Amino acid sequence: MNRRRFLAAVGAGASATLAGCSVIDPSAAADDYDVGMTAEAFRPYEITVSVGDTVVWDNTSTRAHSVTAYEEEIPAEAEYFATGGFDSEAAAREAWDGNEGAITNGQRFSHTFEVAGDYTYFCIPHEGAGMVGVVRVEE
Ligand SMILES: [Cu+2]
Repeated sequence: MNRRRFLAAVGAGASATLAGCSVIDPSAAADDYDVGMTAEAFRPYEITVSVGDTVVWDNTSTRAHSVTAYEEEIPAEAEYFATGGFDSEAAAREAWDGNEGAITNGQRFSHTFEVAGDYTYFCIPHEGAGMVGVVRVEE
């Protein structure tokens, strides 16, 4: 049983236990993402994974966000990543003005990290509010 399946099972069990309670978080049973989003932040801010791992972001907020890598803050040999599939930070920023590259509530984005190092990324509309995150990829 991998970690995500285990967490999903725990979540389902917790929901069943709370069946008589009026507050049931529907996302608890589907808690199989790595990084969530609040109105102006990625949670957790920093995550550590291994080379070859896939990180899944889930827009757990009601606002539209982007997951956009800082081109100068990822390893030089690494593949660029951004919601919308853009191949550069400049392209992602430009497209945002045309309403491209957003993920909305409940939508997910994933990226597989093949090169070790630190990756800093941000959300285009909330960059000014400090909506930034870091993925540390270890060998
Ligand atoms: Cu945002």
